[in-house]
Amino acid sequence: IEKSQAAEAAPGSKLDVDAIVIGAGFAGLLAIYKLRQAGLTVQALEASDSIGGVWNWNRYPGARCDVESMQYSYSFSEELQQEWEWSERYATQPEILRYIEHVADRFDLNRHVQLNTRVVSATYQAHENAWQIQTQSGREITARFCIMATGCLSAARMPEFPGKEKFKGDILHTGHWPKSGYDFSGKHVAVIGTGSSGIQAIPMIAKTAKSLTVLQRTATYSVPARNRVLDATEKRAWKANYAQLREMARYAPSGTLYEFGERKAEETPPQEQTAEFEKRWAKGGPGFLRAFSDISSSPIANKAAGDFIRAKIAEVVQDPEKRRLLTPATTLPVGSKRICVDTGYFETFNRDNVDLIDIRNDPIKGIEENGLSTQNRKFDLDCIVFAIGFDVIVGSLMKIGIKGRDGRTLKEKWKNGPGTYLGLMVAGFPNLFLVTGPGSPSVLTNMMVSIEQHIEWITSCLQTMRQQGNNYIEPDEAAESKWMDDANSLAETMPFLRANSWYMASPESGSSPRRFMLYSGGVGTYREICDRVAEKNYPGFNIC
Ligand code: N01
Repeated sequence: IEKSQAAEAAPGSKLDVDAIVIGAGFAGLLAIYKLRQAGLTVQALEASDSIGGVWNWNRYPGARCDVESMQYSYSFSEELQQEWEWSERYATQPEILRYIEHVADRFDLNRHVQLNTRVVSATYQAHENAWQIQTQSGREITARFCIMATGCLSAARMPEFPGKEKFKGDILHTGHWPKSGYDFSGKHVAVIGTGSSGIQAIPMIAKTAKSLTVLQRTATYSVPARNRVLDATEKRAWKANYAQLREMARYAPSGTLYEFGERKAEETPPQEQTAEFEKRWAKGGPGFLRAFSDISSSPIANKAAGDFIRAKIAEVVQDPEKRRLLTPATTLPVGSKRICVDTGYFETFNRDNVDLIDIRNDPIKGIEENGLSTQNRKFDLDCIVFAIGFDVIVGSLMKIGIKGRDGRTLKEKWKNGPGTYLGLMVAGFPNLFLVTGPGSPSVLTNMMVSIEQHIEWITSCLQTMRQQGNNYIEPDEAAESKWMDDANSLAETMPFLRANSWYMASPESGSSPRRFMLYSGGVGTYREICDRVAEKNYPGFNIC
């Protein structure tokens, strides 16, 4: 690290900096800002050649956030939230990236970021009570504290299909898109995967590709975005009440403000149910799932929401076979996987150049020189787009060799599924903080709200430690086990456990038994728990 770029550690310290932050996306940049404000010296290391995290990597056509732009932004600076102008209800990836770059410039954060620096290992040195970070180029940096701002959906899962190397066309991954973009004009294209990324990319690719073959494993619930330009009055109304609205969002279940339906679907006559769903469908966005208060808790209410979406798909998709394949099974609860938000997704399957293949029943056999084969069919292709998702939540942590106290790696510790206390720290890994990690509300929520809550908690914890003359913090094994057991029990009342999704650590991902990885009690409740722990001087942690 150039001395000019790295902030040096406090005088008298043998460490390079007080805190190392790994990753320079939304979380990493906020960590720099807050920790610096708290008087710590800080250095962020970023693998890419630019800042922005997922919003730097996910440049596929149609990439947008499914949280409304007025809510998907930092709240830490009143000036920032007043001066920034979002142009659309749901911001595009380029606009979000421009916002991130603006924030980094405005608050002078770039000088603390070392780009093109992939961290390969982080080792706790007991004799120094410090973390030694090693980068791919062989540099070593030591810091008292290590903040893992590595993202939950940032380790793009690479396809395991055989023959990939023989393919003469182009292979792309939505989560690792080329900066130069990609021209689909006149090309025969396949997209594998129909989650949020696939659902956004498919309508855009279909517009220019000669042909588009969508390979679907599971039909997905999706609601229309009804994206639009934000008008000045609407923005003014938000800005006039930002402080109050942000505070409400901090305590809202998913950190996003919606019109929360107070009635139960179970207690609402069918005609009124339909009218409410229609109203929300016309409005667009994930607020559809907030139509009634019991959609996540009652299988009957959940099925009513699912049936409504199934009926909408039936109205749109003309071809009976495509319609059948695109209709989510009644056994799949709505919300057990993150609901998708689309612009013209189902309509796209009415185009003549778009085909849909059911790879659940006709699985992909492999990739060849000129295309791809399923068990029953062969497709000549110029380009294959993988929209198959990420090694979620723990994936980017697992890519780094993290070795804690007693020389135990995080991979060994988490071989039966991830465990954390409060989603923030791991027993055996002192002074190492996770941001939106397993055991926290994380990807169940508006990530901006969860990121701010975590960074604020971590900063305040480090300030308290400094005031008390402490330099060591580690959670107890018992507190950690109880936290994860409680989080899993909490999820039993939700639809999550009734579906196979990436929310679960499963035997396939090395966890036995199958466990829910997140805290599903809502960001408000979670915030209160974390704040209470801080107020009581950190029970469940060993601080000295
Ligand atoms: O990934 P996914 P994603 N062979 O894992 C299929 C956020 N995000 O990148 O359902 C064939 O959800 C898989 O099938 P199945 C958001 O939190 C947000 O789309 O497992 N198919 C599924 O269809 C989101 O939830 C935004 O049966 C395979 C798809 O690929 C998260 O990122 C935009 C397969 C993967 O879906 C992840 O979304 C984009 C295989 N081997 C992303 N493996 C917005 O804000 C997987 N699939 C809008």
